[in-house]
Amino acid sequence: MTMRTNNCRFCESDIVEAVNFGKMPIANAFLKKEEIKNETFFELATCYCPQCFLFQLIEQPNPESLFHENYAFFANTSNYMQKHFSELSNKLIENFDLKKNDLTIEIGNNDGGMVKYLKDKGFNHLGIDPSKNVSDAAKSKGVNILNNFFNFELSKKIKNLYGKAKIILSANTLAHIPDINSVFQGIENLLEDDGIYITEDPYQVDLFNKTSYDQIYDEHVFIFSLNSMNNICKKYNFEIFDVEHLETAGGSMRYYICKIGKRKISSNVNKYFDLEKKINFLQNSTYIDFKNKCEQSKNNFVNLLEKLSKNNIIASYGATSKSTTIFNYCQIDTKLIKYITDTTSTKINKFSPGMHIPIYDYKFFNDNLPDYCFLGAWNHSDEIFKKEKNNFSVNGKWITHVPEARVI
Ligand code: DWN
Repeated sequence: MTMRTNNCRFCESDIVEAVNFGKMPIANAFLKKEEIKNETFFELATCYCPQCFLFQLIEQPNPESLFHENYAFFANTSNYMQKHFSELSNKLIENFDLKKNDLTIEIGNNDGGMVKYLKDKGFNHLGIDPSKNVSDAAKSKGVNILNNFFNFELSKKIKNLYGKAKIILSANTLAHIPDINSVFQGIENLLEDDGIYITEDPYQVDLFNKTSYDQIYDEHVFIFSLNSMNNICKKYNFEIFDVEHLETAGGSMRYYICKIGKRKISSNVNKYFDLEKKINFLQNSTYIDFKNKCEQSKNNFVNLLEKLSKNNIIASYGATSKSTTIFNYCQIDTKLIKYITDTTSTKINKFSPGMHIPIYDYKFFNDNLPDYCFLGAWNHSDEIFKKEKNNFSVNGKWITHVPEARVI
């Protein structure tokens, strides 16, 4: 089941279609052989709202088909992301004078998230995630968990059980929830008067500048800009008092949000409004240009792989959601990429969605080093290069598709 819309999911205005990537499987539905015949597809097409700027998907599979008891992605697989969340927990304690009894809620904390680090330091916290297996993993680390979808209804129950929150965080989560109005109603309901909501998600400016179209897949129903986030906040009497550009997820923005008038607005906010004026997210030509760049990226990438695969074995590093978009949009199968390697047990010995490239564990990769390796997890390239310094990098060559297809 999918949900299609002809109107903006936030403000209900008529939308304008942007890039269409065609038929797409569920990005994180890595398949056992016997599951291939029942695989489901939807149309991965994007649009923008000329009223509120929100860049979004036209069609999205039901959230229950994306987030469930067998969710494939465990955030813990990246050391970099662990460091990122540990540092964020310290920042919240230091910069916002967080006290041990203050409640911090993380929406979509996966297998631990930032609240895991607050828990380690003895702080009051609550993690919420709809996928049971990752929630169980967080619970096994001692994190207080509610295994559910966050929305306004759930916020009422949370308020009754735990009271209001001083800080609410969502990292790579807000972009995943189609009923954004219900999320903001829930946050409005749960946040203390002087509380803050922090959200970090892939940033539309990076998506367009890097042509990193692989950030577009079923889970990412929205890709935010400062402009669209600001319009959402205004409706709920919130304002963005600071922003921080991050390298995570291939280029993200962290938005610091409070009730209007509660905090001094940082000059960073205007800096990014100025930057976004130059891009003009309300001009149709911006989206036509992005569409052309996606097509060019696809052609260049396929040409490069076809040339290299004549005499070489090419593998892919990281069975990511992002590479589901790339491989299906570019129609890349085992003729070009022989296998994918990944360290996550929920993905190993399965097949990639749509193009059915086999996924092998790291030992297989180590024992069968390819000639070339595509960085499916290009957002983790620093961590991967460090790990492979004395291994794959000695004999093989890396391939990337961002910002353009090339051998590194
Ligand atoms: O928003 C989302 C982001 C944050 O995470 C979700 N919608 C789903 C997921 O997206 P993704 O699958 O594109 O995420 P990553 O973090 O790029 O996935 C990295 C993959 O690579 C994981 O499966 C783990 C794997 N990996 C590996 O095999 N060896 C990663 C590293 C760093 C490694 O050394």
